[in-house]
Amino acid sequence: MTSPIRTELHDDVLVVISDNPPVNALGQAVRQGLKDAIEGALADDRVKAVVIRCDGRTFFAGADITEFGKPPQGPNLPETLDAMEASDKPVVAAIHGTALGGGCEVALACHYRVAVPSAKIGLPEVKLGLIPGAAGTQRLPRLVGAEAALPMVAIGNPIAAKKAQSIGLIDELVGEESLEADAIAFARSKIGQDVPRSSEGTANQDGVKNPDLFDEFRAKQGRKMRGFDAPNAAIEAVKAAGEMPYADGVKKERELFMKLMSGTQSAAMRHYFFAERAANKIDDVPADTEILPIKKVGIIGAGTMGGGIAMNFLSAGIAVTILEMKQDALDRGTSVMRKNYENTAKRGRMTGEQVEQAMGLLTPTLEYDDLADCDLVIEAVFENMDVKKEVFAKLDETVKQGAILASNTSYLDIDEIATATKRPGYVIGLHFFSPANIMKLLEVVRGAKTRGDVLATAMKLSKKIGKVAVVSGVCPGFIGNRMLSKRQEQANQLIMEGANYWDVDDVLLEFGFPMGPFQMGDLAGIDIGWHRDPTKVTTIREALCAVGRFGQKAGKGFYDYDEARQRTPSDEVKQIIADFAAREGSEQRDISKEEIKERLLYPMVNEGAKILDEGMAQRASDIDVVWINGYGWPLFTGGPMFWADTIGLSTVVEGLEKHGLEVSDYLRNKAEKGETFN
Ligand code: T1G
Repeated sequence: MTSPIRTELHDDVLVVISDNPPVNALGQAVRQGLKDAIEGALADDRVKAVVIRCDGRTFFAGADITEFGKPPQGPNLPETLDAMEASDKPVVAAIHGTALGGGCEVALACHYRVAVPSAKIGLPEVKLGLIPGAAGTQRLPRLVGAEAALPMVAIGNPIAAKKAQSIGLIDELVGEESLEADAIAFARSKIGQDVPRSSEGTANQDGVKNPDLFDEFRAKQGRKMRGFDAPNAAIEAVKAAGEMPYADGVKKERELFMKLMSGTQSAAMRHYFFAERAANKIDDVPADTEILPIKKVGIIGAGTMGGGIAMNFLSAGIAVTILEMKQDALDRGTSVMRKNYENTAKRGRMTGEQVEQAMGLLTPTLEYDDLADCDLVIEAVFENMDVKKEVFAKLDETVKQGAILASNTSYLDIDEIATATKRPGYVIGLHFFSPANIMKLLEVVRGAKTRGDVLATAMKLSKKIGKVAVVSGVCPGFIGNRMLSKRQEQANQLIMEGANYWDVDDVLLEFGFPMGPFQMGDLAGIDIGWHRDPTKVTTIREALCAVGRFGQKAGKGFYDYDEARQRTPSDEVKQIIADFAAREGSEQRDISKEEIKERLLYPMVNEGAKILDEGMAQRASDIDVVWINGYGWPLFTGGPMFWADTIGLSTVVEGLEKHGLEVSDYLRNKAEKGETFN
């Protein structure tokens, strides 16, 4: 088999080139080729300097993640990197695209790094529940200092080449079109000079002089790091770089790395890495299906959802025409969008110019005819089937043939909506999540007649507007809300049976969710949809509304809130629930947190199994992607279906049976066969 590594000798400079599409992952063959090329270069007297570069769209984007969890194959990367760094012949990394993880570590072991301005460089291993494993946590701080290294290793976001140059990680920015030539010239200019070695750097003395640096960083990033093991290990490794000699620091890194690699969190986060990429593929729609051009988008409704949805397209440079029935509603909607953009600019995430650019692409209108030449129209009006069908019939008359007609409904039947048109093949559900300009998840609801090119176009477009799209079939609540309703059902049942509502919330918080159902209720408002008649009490929520407990906005809901919006459980609410339960004849008992956890999460898994069985989701990992991106399911457990695989499907079945809850045939069969969802 041809090695993905080749070399080219340019007079006295040897260029080592990797050609391993799609992202030059450092798989076994690449490592072997690199080792052979470096050994060859060091032994060849004609070679005075070495340049390492990659063909294709990027420099090495890290270790080959598909090799993780399998028996390791030599050569191991650190040995090759040590031999390279030990050389007296200057070795230069020539970077384009994204030098990530092991790719960044290859660059760190080189004596010099040059990059094109569009390049990015980083150590995103923590996003896979790991830390760098080829001395990145020891070389980087010694080169750029502990303060600059900490966010790169513990948060994992790559940085731009210009920023990398400013912290000393990149030595020179070179021409976008002349990377190899400039790198060869740079390498030649270093021949005969002592080579700098990152492992001998002393920039990390900043962490030694100011050891509080690490705790301050931990405190500042606490919320983001909550529940994740890898970020703390990353901080420990960078700290070790200041406290230990290089070789001991590398040993420490290896210990921390191996512990994480064998843990459940990294397995879960690696599962998610591939799950997110798989979600974008539609099994029965060929990858080369024609993508329809989307240059102009129409939005019906300028309310919270309509405005948020419009911003996604405006921010991606796509023109939007937004329609409302009344001028004041239109003015209100567009001014909220401008305010949201201006707030983003105030936080430094956009420039004033970008705000004007985005708003400049927006055309408000009261006329349906202004939507006639749209390529896609998304309806975000009141959730009522008759209203939806009226809108779609109007769109069908007005908008050009070949345009996609989409509904943002969160549970209504897309096939039913499509019957209001003569083009059901062009009807699709695009279910955004509030706030639509922030939330990453997009449920793409495939109708029975939705065409392959319409689906493929929706998936491609979702990437362009920065969404993570998942295909769902037509069923009540699609994937996410359908499973959520099972959890909500149990949450309400549990407090009727005596569970403390704050225990229910705490169980989900301790599991890693950002908040529990009753906190969520208080945030959204207990009185949403309330009939405003305090004498009519048929649910616990109505009982709370009857006494003015409308939620955070009222300073009290399920919880009492102080000025800082800190929540405190309320004895009054505990009593209201007990009285309501007694009135409904529901006996109350003490309920353990373990029972609460099982009854909240297992029915969701069971509903996920039914969704798979009915073909409403293409694959189990799609369900994981929905819950992680749309409902705050903790990433470090991999999502509901992967988590169920981790604890064992038979455990879920036993738990459901223990609590007298439904077990679907699909789940039971898989459990009996010892199978997993993923
Ligand atoms: N290993 C294996 N496959 C990979 C891969 C990798 N590192 N990176 C990408 N792919 C596949 C991906 O699954 C997809 O496949 C295709 O390439 C295109 O990717 C020792 C331990 C580079 C920014 O975490 O962030 O090094 O779906 O769709 O949007 O310390 O991929 O087409 O079949 O994402 O242009 C650290 C992971 C590894 C970087 C490109 N590295 N990759 O994004 O394309 S751990 C990372 C990315 C490590 C060392 C440690 C992105 C990208 P398919 P894509 P993209």
